Amino acid sequence: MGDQNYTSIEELEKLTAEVNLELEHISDDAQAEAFRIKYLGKKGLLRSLLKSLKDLPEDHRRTFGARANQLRAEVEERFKAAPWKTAGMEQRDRSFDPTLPGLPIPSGSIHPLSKMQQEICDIFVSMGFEIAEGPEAETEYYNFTALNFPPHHPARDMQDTFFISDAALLRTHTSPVQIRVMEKGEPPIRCIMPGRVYRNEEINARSYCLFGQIEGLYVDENVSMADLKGTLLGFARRFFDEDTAIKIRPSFFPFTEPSIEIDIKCFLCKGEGCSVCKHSGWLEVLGAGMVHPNVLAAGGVVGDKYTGFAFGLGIDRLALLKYGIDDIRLFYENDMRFLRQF
Ligand code: FA5
Repeated sequence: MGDQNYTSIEELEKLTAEVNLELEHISDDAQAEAFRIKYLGKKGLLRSLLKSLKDLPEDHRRTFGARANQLRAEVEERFKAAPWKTAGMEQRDRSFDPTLPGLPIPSGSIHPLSKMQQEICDIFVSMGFEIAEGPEAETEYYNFTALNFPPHHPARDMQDTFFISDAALLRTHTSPVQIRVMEKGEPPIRCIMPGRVYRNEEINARSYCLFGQIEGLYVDENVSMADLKGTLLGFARRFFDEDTAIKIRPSFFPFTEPSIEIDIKCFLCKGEGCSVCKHSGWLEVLGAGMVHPNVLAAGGVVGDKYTGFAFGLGIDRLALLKYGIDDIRLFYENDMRFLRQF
């Protein structure tokens, strides 16, 4: 082939077909090198084609030259793509059967308490509440003093505290975020404040030393106990179902006056009595009330113009009820057999 003299376009087209066929049949690096020397090397056929241009008549030279150049560029391009390597891979990969079922990749899931928090927040957000957050390590001022717990008053023992130092502690409830929110904003304020709280108390099926709460605060003109009741009933009906029985009882918190607590009929035992509800048939899920004027003042809301309601609900207790679980400790033990169910 090296000795042949190519002068017509037809001959060039024939050569193109031959070169392409040869390129397709390369199956290893040694054959590729031989191909490169034969066609693309310094003395290769495709280069010598151009050398012979000078011997061609003027008008033919241009078309022949252009086609010869094009052929060389195309072959170089195809050669660079090393099709024999890809072909080899395809051969090796025949052992792979794409129709076999894939290997399962274990995926994580959202912790049931996070899910519960999200679900509760979504309901309040749909009622027009905004979300705010505060620190878990708090000062005594925000956790107690600003919330109208008098100094040395036994009310401070209502929630046994983990102290970090004399003035710093792990917050025992989310109520301190009420003060932080009021300090920052002006009424109307309509916020929910989810987060973790810590209490140094006895651990049992319904109480743990850390748990989640969601605080609610609504401060505006003419906010009344009826608004509080309507909001909480609206929430309970959406969270449980329309038939869920709710009990409102008077209670005491230093930061609300009057104060109430809401119990929900234990749906594990349907009110018959079990270890989860301490055989009372009811589960206490939240505390609430009208914000005490001293608390409004501590948050910078002064004068008679504004009133407000606040509530604090326990996320874990609601999760026990909703998922029908009989021991709060399961949420914190990280037993994969338990968590995988969610
Ligand atoms: C409070 O913490 C008040 N800050 C709530 C409040 C806010 C009242 C605003 C008025 C206005 P209490 O200590 O009752 O209240 O706790 C609220 C809820 O947290 C309880 O109803 C219960 O659902 C949950 N809870 C309390 N202790 C535990 C515990 N040890 N383990 C799990 N959940 C708990």
